[in-house]
Amino acid sequence: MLTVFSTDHLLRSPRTELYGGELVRPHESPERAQIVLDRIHALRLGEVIAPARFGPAPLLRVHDAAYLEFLQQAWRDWVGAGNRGEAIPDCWPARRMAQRCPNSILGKLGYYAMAAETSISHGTWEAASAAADVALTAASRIKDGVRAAFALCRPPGHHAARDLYGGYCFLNNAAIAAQYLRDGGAARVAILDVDFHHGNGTQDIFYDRPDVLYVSLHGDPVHAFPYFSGYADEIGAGLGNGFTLNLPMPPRTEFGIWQDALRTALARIADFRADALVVSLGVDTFVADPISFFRLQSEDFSTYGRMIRDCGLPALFVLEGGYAVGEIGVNVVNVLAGFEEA
Ligand code: B3N
Ligand code: ZN
Repeated sequence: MLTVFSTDHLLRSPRTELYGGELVRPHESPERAQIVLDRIHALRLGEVIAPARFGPAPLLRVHDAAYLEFLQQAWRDWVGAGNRGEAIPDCWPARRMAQRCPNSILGKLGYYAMAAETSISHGTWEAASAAADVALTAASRIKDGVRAAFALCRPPGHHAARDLYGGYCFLNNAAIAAQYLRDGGAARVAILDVDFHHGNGTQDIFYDRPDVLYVSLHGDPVHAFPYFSGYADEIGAGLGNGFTLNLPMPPRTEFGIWQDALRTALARIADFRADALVVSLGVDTFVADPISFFRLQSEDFSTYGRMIRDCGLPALFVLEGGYAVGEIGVNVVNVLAGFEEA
């Protein structure tokens, strides 16, 4: 399988994450991508190429112009305001408050952030835009007729909405790729999100549309981040009614139950008659993941790679989460190799 990878992911290397009331070393770290890349080379999964540059146009198909401007400027504005640490919001437009973007950088952070764990640091925009180029380059190969490609994106994307960042995400790589495939002639694109966390951003971007199906298997938001999105009764709106499918599962879910949910997801995708599949591939469903609560074993990732293969669609895999760094390479490549098995 072709992999697209950019060393520019290294530009995203924050020192802090708000976690358990402390500022800790971030779970979403540069070593994650290197370990996945090492495993791809070790197993000779296929060619690894650098991304092309696509510029702002495909980003603007999914994100607000003012939001992109904010992301580009945020670190400079934060430092320019005299702050010494990394940029973290501390005030949000909560219920019954004005939903308007202030001038102050601290106000802007609150306006555009969905959560506080994700510090903005030097190089964040450059790494995020390179990750979008990685996804777009892989999508362009699918558009040209390749059966499968892997976008080794970092930072991840599925929590980022049209004008929101958080959950370690800034630009929604999977959504940008799906929209690119639509603009390139695919009539219907399905997004299968197998990350442990609900992809609130992807859901939100396509919520009122019947041309992009969003299906997600994830930790029940009653117990898990992002808490305010991903409930089973969120099914889409307007013309998009019925084109969102959420399959939340409880703490300690084992592979048997998870696999049944994947069968349900794949049946819905088959029914949708998609032209292409985008897989938001997070491996934080792994039993030893430090911030999640499912119980998948490494061999289960191979099994579900084969199940995704059997749906018969061209597939673009986009890396999302997974924080058991010792096993992230094995688990990610097990999915991809499972998909490639004859
Ligand atoms: O969910 C958490 C979180 C989990 C466990 C904690 N413990 C055990 C103290 C503390 C916090 N934090 C929110 C950040 C989660 C971001 C998820 C990113 C992701 O992988 N999305 O797919
Ligand atoms: Zn996740």
